[in-house]
Amino acid sequence: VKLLAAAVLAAVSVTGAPPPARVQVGAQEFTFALSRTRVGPGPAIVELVNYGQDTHDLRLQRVGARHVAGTREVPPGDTAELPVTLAPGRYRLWCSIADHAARGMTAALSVR
Ligand SMILES: [Cu+2]
Repeated sequence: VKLLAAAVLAAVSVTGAPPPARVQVGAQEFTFALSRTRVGPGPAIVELVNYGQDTHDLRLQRVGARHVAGTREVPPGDTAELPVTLAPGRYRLWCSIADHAARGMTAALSVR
């Protein structure tokens, strides 16, 4: 068991940083459902999964920041991955297509 533990530790140190956190965002007309609403700071992959019947996208912005990250437009049944580096704070998520955000396609993510 000790040898195995040493091997595992060695493997971790060779590969370096832990894998990025993942947040899945399920899109429907007209909601975003997040797999988690809190995640630690650092690299993350935000995955948009379109369960709906319309095309959607995902915009992500830290409250108070200028930069907006986003996916391409994702047709029904498709997914898109958005690699980001998250700083501590509150993030706003929304769909930028037509009036989808006003119809309810918004969400919040806490990074701490
Ligand atoms: Cu949309």
